[in-house]
Amino acid sequence: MSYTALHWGVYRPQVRDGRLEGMLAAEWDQDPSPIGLFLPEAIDSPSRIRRPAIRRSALENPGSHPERRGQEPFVEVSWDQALDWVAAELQRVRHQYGNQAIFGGSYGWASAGRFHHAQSQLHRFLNGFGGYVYSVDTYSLGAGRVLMPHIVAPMDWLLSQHTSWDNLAEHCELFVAFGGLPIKNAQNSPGGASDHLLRPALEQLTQAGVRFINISPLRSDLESDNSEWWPLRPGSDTAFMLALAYVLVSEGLHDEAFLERYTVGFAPFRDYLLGLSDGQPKTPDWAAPVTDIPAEHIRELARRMASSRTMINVAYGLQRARHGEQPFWMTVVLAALLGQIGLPGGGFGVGYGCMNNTGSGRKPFSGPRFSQGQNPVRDFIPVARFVDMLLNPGAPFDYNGQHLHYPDIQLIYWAGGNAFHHHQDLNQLRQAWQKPQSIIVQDQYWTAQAKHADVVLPATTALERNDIGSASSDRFMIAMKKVIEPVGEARDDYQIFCDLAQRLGFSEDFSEGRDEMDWLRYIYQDSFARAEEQNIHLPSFEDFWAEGRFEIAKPEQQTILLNDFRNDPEAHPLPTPSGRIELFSQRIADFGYADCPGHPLWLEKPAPTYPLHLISNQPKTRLHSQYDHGGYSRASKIQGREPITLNPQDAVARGIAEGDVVRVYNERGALLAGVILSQDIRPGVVQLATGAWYDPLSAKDSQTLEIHGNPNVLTEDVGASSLSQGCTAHTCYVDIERWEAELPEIKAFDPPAFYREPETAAL
Ligand SMILES: Nc1nc2c(c(=O)[nH]1)N[C@H]1C(S)=C(S)[C@@H](COP(=O)(O)OP(=O)(O)OC[C@H]3O[C@@H](n4cnc5c(=O)[nH]c(N)nc54)[C@H](O)[C@@H]3O)O[C@H]1N2
Ligand SMILES: Nc1nc2c(c(=O)[nH]1)N[C@H]1C(S)=C(S)[C@@H](COP(=O)(O)OP(=O)(O)OC[C@H]3O[C@@H](n4cnc5c(=O)[nH]c(N)nc54)[C@H](O)[C@@H]3O)O[C@H]1N2
Ligand SMILES: [Mo]
Repeated sequence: MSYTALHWGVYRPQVRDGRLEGMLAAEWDQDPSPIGLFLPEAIDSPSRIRRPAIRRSALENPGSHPERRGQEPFVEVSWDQALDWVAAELQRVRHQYGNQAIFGGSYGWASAGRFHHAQSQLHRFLNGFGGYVYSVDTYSLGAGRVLMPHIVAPMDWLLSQHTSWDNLAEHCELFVAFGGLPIKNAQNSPGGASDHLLRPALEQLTQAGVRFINISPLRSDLESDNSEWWPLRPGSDTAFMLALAYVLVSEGLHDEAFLERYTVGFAPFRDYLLGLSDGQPKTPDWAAPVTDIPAEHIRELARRMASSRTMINVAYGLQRARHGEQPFWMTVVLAALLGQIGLPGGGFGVGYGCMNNTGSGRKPFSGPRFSQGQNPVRDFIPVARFVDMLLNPGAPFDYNGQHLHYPDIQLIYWAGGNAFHHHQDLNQLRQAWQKPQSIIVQDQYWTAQAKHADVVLPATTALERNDIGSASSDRFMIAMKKVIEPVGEARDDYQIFCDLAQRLGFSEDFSEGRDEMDWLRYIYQDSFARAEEQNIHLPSFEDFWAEGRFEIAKPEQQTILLNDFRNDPEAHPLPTPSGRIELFSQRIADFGYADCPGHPLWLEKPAPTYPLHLISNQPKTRLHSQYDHGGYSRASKIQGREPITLNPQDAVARGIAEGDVVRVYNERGALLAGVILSQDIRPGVVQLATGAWYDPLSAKDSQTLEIHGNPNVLTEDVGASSLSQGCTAHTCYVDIERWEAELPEIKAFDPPAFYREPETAAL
């Protein structure tokens, strides 16, 4: 049997006469994602990169006319010509500027297989070449990932230990969900989501009588008949949580014994909460105008939380904002005040509903992985500070207690991500993108990032190569067999780097003499010891490969987050400085950051510059920008544009009707989107998912109108705080007007223009 693992599920490719005709969802999947079903038509569509290509001026003279990126035609070249160019340019830049001028941070999700993992491949290659400037953290969890180890434990550990859905169904009474539990988001998990759990879990919990509170600007963020929708003002959750805490403490509903035994720093936090340190008690009456939730409702909810077995969850989305550390920290503080951390059905979650595997109760075994080697270069950036780095070489910046400087980048090598999707303020990115002398991009499709590169190398998709699909806390490990030949002249990322390493003289170090199947066998066997630690007994590689999949048994015991710590905090201390939960962190306080001091607090954000709050959340019909060119995503468009949802109240005030195309704008940019009207969005908030392929009206004008609906021309590129420097896409204000002029034609999915030498007339 042949399966393939995609980030959004396991499927069985249907192939006839060498052509991919369809995809079937895995037979065991309880709630398959439609995203994967639409691969066949996308895989050899006109958006596919078929041959290596070099921007015309760069072909003639590497490093020349960087300002023409995205404007001038490409020349399609042979693989030898492209690889010779890349190898020579890498050597030139290294010779002139050193390895610290090469940026290989290359953020992005790429594909699910663990061997052909583009970023790992690139990192191993650049390490062999003497190193590169790398990036740390993620766009997903910039603020959360930096904060949590200081106050509880590292994010990855927490995510792998979340109290399991089956335990919640038995013990939880009240589930308070900041940012909801959106089924659309749990379609995915990095590396694989082999059995979709959230919809069945919500059904199970609803049947068990769990009451849900959906605190979100969008009703659709939580689908349950037993759910109340509390549409608070986005970005105000910390104030809301402080007011809940105020009620608990002022009414004596907090658990003193828990705080005493398991936490440090309650006293300074309490002084702030009660207004002893700043003169402002954080009462529900104080929070009501900030959050737009009536004070009486906040009081009642706090009392309900104290009298129930309560799970408090916060979606990643809340920390993708200015001061994004605060709602995460307050989630932990609230749960500590309730004293239910480590008990069945209670405590906190920091990402139920964000990825499929969170709450699965399965083993945190992440399976085979490809070793990246050692990076001799020490320079790095927090990932979302990428444009700051390009624009301000040498400038200082703060990060997690360190005072660092931006390196001076002359060459970018990107494989497996799309900055023209994920980065904020794309108009500024376009300017910064002109700074380096050379930009090399490996991708499968002609994304905007590929179109703005100097050299584009076509990579295979998962269906065109052999691989192993495996994700932490997932049900199945998948033997991903090659089912079709590479489209066009596409090559595996591994093969591309092997060929480059050979030109650069470290072929043997890079490949260790292994071909694809040798590597699969090697990394599979290499994971045996880690599997045994989890009590997982893997079959031989041959048996696994023949079977097509391996099911990892689910532990009999339900998972309860921090249960060991609760049972015996001395024997199981947390990896924080105190070994306990830190309501006040001396370490963070000592960093001296005004924008993230020693305990959670409400920090005013800059006043909105425009009347509507833009939520650019994760798309339902694709994964980020991947397969926006596929049928599922394209069917969701309105007059070819990405849909934007607004409340009828905001539409009427602007003379806008369902189905209209609108111009959405602010001080950073403007875009076109197609209107959906809904009462299920809070008035004053508009929602436009990420991932529409960036489509500038003018290739030259860096302030041009974006005509397809990519929200990142509007979002702000500023760090969450000096602590994390995380991305802040969800803090964004816009206005909207009807688009009256003629609609420009969408070009996002077209390949770029190619230059062909005029044929010399035969003599
Ligand atoms: N406004 C706003 N912006 C956001 C967010 C938001 O909420 N709002 N969310 C952020 C988050 S959480 C994230 S994680 C990022 C996601 O940002 P990215 O991970 O950069 O987005 P993807 O579209 O998944 O980009 C993956 C790219 O890799 C390519 N690719 C796939 N497989 C392979 C392969 O095998 N080899 C090679 N060479 N290439 C491959 C795909 O074609 C695609 O172009 O976006 C962030 N940006
Ligand atoms: N279908 C699909 N699923 C995905 C992805 C995808 O691209 N497509 N991407 C995956 C990735 S990489 C990640 S990191 C996760 C991200 O998971 P999240 O970051 O949690 O996802 P978002 O959709 O940005 O946000 C979740 C919800 O939070 C709400 N929200 C936003 N701001 C606020 C606020 O200030 N307060 C409150 N209370 N609510 C707010 C929004 O209504 C939004 O729908 O999703 C993953 N799942
Ligand atoms: Mo993410």
